[in-house]
Amino acid sequence: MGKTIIISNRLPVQLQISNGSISAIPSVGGLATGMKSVHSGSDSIWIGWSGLTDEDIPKELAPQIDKALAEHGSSKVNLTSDEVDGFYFGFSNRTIWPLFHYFLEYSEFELESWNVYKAVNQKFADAILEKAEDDDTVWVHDYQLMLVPQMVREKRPNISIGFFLHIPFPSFEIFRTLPWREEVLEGLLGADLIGFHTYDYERHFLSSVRRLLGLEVSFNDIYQDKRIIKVDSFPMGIDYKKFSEAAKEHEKNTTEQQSDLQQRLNNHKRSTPDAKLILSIDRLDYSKGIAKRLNAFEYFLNKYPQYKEKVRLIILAVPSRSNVPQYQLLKKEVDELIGRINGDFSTVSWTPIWYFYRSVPFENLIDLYTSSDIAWLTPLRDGMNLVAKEYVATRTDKTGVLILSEMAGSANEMNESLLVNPNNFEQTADAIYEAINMPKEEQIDRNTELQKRLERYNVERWANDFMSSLKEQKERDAANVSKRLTEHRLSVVLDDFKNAKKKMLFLDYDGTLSGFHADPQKAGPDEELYALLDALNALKDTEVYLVSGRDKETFTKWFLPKKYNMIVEHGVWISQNGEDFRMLENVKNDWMEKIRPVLESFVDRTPGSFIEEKNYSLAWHYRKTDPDFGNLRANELNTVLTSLIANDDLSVLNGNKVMEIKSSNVNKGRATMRVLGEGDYDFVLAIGDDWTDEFMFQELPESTVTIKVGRQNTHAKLFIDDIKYVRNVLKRFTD
Ligand code: GDG
Repeated sequence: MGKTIIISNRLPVQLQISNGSISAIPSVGGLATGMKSVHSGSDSIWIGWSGLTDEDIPKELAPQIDKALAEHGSSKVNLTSDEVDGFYFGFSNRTIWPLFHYFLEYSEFELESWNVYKAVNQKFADAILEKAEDDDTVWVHDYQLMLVPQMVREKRPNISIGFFLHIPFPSFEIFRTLPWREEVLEGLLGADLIGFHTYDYERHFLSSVRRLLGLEVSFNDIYQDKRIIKVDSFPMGIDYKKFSEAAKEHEKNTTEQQSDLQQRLNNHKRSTPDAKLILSIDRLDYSKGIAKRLNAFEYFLNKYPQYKEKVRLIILAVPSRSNVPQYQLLKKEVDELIGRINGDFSTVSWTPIWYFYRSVPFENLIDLYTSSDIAWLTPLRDGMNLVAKEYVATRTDKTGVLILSEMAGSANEMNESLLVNPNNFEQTADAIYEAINMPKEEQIDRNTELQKRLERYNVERWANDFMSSLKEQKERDAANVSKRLTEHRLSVVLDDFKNAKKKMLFLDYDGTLSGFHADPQKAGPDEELYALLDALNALKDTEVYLVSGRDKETFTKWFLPKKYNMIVEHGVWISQNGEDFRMLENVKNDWMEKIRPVLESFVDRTPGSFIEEKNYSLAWHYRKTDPDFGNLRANELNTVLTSLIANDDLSVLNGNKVMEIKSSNVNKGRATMRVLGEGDYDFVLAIGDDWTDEFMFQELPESTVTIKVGRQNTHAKLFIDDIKYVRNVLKRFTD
């Protein structure tokens, strides 16, 4: 088994240079803890930026730094301060962060910083490539490194790569505004598994992939050329034990052992025993909605004046990205708001807001969590929000109320909290009122459920789930690859072909010999295809049939002069050796009068879709429609048709972006079997790309070489990755 390479913008260790010597101190963040089980022993390495720029590191200390990092299983990517400016403070934090948190107006689209982002992502990818071998597993973290998966894939096509996004993935309508949206998606698609915190982010991502790259998505699998990429949600948990045990230890502290902060909190509680402490903790970031929260607090004090002097709001705002202008403005806004509210509402014995603008040690974090009656966490948009989970984990007696924003990823799993829309002050003020007055038993009931879930799905479980899903994906890929038409397998097939006496080739047309066009009439054969079919038809002891769902008029025009054998309309008509088409199956078309108006109503309501009318079938094409909408309408049409045709001998074929209604006794399997019955063939090959070809794959004799174009589920024995290769493979039969 290979090693694991974890890669994130920052390393899980902090470097400190003092008096010419270096120390590396492990960070205590959630990610570092969660990855412990993944990042342990000598078979794992963590690559990232150390936090010090090239300019910060004295040259003579560089070897010492590498050594200190290596002791923690870490290896650094060197960045200059210009690179940090363009990549981190620039593209990551001025473009992607605001955009992905729906702050469109804050997103800056600067070509310069995009270029630096690309170059730095390449640096990270190179750092992986330097250390990676084919059987290694790479786990890339977060929005700073979205191009890395593809950059690694390019050089190491077989390596297993996972990517996890810690922030939201926005809806298509937002994401589409990014000038480099396709590049970002393609960068991510280098991974085998892409993880998000919630199903909503997952579906937004899939929708962008479908709409912007036009790739086929089935459930949570993306089909891209030779690869299937899995997308899934893994809600990140916390180190539950660490927080609950810290809280238990905290309870045991004697007064002397208590921190200054804890003693101040105790004094407050003693002086006003019935007053409630409300806690708000976030990085000072506009996505966290701190200013809105302050406004809502003012609204609450005005709506419920009886709580003046009875509540105190503790705001801990942790400094963050203070060289980005929006963060500086936000700091000013928050400072001013707090000043104004405290100025307006304070009394001699009461200041409504206690404000800390700093990061506090872990011990103080526990002081705050355990001393607060209410945690009020209402980000405007937040990938997950771990603070909410940590607060609940520290409630050893299970009391305490969590007021949480619906817009935080954690809201999906924390239904027992009071969920609010942070923009709705009325609702928020009422939630604070409800929290203050919530009976103890109810608090305990709610927290009991929350704690059970948080303890079970902790951060270690999250990391392990992601890794096992990545492993499964790799195994699935390997199983799939076992059916790929490799050079070796092709040579076996070609040998059998050459040794056979009487041979038959059944070739589907659209999606197999010819690519898809929005307008099916434009997907006619090119010169290269004619030359290939001529060569195949000239082969000795070999019969070739084009087997298609197309109408006979189109194929008459394209292929009859060439005298190719053809089966069209899924098997209604046959033409052999240049003779006119004759009916292979006796079918009726009087049902069309009933079905056509139904399809027409769908065309009217589904822009871009259209009807193709054949002699014995009707097809509704939706390739040109919006992909999500098209699928939705197709499902709807399927339901309508199923009840409508219940008593007729008709069936609905769901092809590739087309639904076709035709007689039940007509299909490509039945038709090819009839033709096959006319001779004694000892080599049969059938190749096709969609659902309608599955009839051939299922019904033709077991010995048939059945080949599917693409990787979707199939009854075929072999698959070819892409239409591009079909012609090359067929050419080999003519050598
Ligand atoms: C991103 C996404 C997603 C905070 N202040 C102090 C302190 N903290 C710790 C908390 C918590 C962490 O920082 C904050 O985590 P969040 O999840 O709340 O927020 P982001 O930093 O924005 O993280 C977020 C997360 O990634 C994980 O995927 O949940 O949505 O934005 O662990 O305890 N720790 C200490 N002192 C502080 O003053 N010691």
